[in-house]
Amino acid sequence: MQTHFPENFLWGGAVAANQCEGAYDADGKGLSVQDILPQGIRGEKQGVRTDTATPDNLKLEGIDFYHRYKEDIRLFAEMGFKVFRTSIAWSRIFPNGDEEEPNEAGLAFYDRVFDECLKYGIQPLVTMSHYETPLGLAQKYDGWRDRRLIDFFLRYARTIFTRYKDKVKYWLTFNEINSLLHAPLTSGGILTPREQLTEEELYQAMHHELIASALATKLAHEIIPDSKVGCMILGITIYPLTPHPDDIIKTMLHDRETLVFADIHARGAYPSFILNEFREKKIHLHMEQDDETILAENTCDFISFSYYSSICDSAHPGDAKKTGGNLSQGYVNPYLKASQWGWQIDPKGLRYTLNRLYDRYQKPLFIVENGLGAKDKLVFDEKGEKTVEDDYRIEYLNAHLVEVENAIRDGVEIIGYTSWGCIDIVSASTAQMSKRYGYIYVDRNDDGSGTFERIRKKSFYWYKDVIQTNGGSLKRPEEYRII
Ligand code: BGP
Repeated sequence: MQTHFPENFLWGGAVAANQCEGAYDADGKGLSVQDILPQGIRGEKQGVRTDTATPDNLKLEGIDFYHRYKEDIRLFAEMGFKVFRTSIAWSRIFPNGDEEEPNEAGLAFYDRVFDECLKYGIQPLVTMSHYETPLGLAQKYDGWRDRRLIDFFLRYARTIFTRYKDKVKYWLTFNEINSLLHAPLTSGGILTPREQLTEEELYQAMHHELIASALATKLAHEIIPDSKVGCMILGITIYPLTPHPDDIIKTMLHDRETLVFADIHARGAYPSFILNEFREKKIHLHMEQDDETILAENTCDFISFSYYSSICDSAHPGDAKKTGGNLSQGYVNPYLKASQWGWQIDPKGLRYTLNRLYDRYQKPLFIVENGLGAKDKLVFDEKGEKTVEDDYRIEYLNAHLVEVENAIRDGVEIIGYTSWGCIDIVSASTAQMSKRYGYIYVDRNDDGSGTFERIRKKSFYWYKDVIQTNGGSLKRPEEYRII
């Protein structure tokens, strides 16, 4: 079947260190904020956090990727991955976050991981901070509220860029940088509870991350001249619930809560709408003299984002049913189905989002998270082999990839696609294993039981075909191209 994916399209999958590695204190690693959040982001919102690592936290062992990475990367290679997105756990490299010297054992681990990827011709795509702020920085500085974190982050950046300059060419600075407004501990290492923080304090912390991101981009280009550095935003796709002009305006304003962070990364300046909002709300950001120049001169090379679902918004919701998904809050779209966790499934929304981001920024895009979290059931196939008949996941991914292809036909430049949770891992929002995303099942359960055995699902073979045919094997609806 003819395909519109470019020959060099980077097909792959994504994970995050804190959700898969385990080995939470191995070989000198310090605790990160993830080690005190046993119930993930939902737990943070409910005030559930511990003072130190506790056995009920599935992330302490994750899926033991730290010791099993060779087997896992070999499985990714069997599917034909061109790229593998993972993060470097900052506290493996600087255990408390503010040391002068890095932890060699942590650096050596990621050398082994990247070497294993490159052995199979798989490009590493590395997230520098994926909700993994060293706990020491949270406890001593209250995370990104303190501007000194910029220098600690740049010391970390210089260390990993120098160490991996011949192995890693694609970098993302902060995972879903806009999530700091919703989950300041998970995203910004801020221990002060969200309800005790003013908007000004949240945006000040955001500003520190934005400066750090721009300076890290500068550093990457100096140390790794052929590197590409992307920003990474939580893609919240919002539709007006009705064509009422008030709903259009409400949606436009809600949209800007997400777009403002990509605006600053991609255009190098705070847009006028946020500056006006700051003025009206008497939010005064403290900026150093060179901050505006730093942002203007160090914009990102590409825009990456996560996409799972879409929501509606309305100025007059009436009895519209509330919903959400991946930190978004809105109203149910009556035309869409939802996942078992209530996230509304909207493949065409991905085409819409790709077009909107490309029209707005004219920079290459990279979908670095997309997938279906579901309760999978282990069964035996006709040959008596263990498997999961995850046709529902194949349907979700196929539909989204068809819309990625439609966006390419619309003229959008897309570097690649890394489906989220390419192997079952601990979920971010609920810290569950039972919310499975992978092409590979991992025998581990919410109660911590299991053998960690890896088992190929039906979707493993489906994705292998998709990659081998560069999208040619995707099932396309009759009306291949709407309008
Ligand atoms: C995003 C995170 C990922 C991933 C994803 C899915 O916010 O970047 O870490 O977890 O959410 O969410 P969940 O794991 O809660 O289903």
